[in-house]
Amino acid sequence: MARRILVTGGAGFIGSNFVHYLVANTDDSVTVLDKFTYAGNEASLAGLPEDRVTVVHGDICDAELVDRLIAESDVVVHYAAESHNDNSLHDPRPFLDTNIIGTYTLIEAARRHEKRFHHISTDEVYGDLELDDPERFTDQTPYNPSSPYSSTKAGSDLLVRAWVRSFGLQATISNCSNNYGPRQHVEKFIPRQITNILVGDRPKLYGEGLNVRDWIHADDHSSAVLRIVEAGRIGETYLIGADGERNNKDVLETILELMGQPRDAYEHVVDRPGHDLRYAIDASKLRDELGWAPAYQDFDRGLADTIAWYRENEPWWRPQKDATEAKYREQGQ
Ligand code: NAD
Ligand code: TDX
Repeated sequence: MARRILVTGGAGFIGSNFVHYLVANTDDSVTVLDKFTYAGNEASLAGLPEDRVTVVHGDICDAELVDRLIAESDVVVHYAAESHNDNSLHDPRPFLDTNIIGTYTLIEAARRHEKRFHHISTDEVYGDLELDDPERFTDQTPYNPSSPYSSTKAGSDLLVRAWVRSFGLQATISNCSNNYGPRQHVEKFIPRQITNILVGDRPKLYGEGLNVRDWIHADDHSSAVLRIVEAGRIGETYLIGADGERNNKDVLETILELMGQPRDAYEHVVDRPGHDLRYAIDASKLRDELGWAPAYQDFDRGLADTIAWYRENEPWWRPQKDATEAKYREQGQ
């Protein structure tokens, strides 16, 4: 039977990809609740069928609005967050409000109305790994977040876990690695470098660029979340990753090559304070228990598709580009 799914943060990068994924792969109806901060974009939901997708402008901290929308939904999938580490180092307050108080507001309403809740989180809650560490993150890895962003995501995960145990909240949690794909804000690493090249600026690498991220395509994140919503065990945490470890220098050189530039046509800029060295996900629980597998096996091909998307969708990203770069310039990045 078709469900009504409330997607918070559905106008952001991963949330909007999930809404497109739901419309294409299920009969469900979707209500998007989004505050349309600098990171939310109406254009990311353009072209979706109006009889399947309703967009509500509002804040997840607004208890009355949240209560009404959750009462009207069957399932809540919670993506809304302040999501950028660099921003959290300069102005942490919105991260506490949205990531902690916003999540608290949602789980209180989900508990009141006894609704299925899925919480979207990040591998950054586990801190970082040495480059040569043979271990990868699992759901048993102790929490050890480094930044204001990741500590507020860790706090929100712990709230959800406590609400499951103390109040019987019908919730699952997923912690995913770095996503790439269409509709990602130009403040993030991959879109920033692609759009710098498109506007004729040099890409910017933090420090030596030896930091490793474990890349997954946003569509694979969406298929994993849908699988967990449908078959995940209540109270469980599933790590989502696609064995995509690459260091930043390697990713940047690949982007330059795919865009017909010399591989060394970039600048080193000041490093991020407290910069996590390496993330790596062991997704075997999700693969073995729920039978999930990623569709994107070839990172270079996914990257080429992503570059093509930014080439073809300049009106989507152009309005955000100058303000984003002005902010980075102030930070020496
Ligand atoms: P994003 O910044 O692109 O989108 C966030 C969305 O949330 C925006 O549309 C914004 O308007 C909305 N929002 C912010 N505050 C709100 C509030 N108070 N009320 C309602 N809406 C609000 O972020 P993203 O990269 O798409 O990340 C989405 C989620 O996935 C986050 O929870 C993030 O922690 C998690 N995550 C992201 C990654 C990644 O690689 N980007 C990886 C793992 C997990
Ligand atoms: O210009 C840049 N140059 C650069 O070298 C930028 C913007 C980033 N970097 C580096 C920093 C990181 O090592 O690239 C890597 C990726 O940076 P981000 O895109 O800012 O992502 P990260 O900090 O790894 O966090 C992302 O993945 C986990 C998301 O933003 C989070 O929301 C998610 O939880």
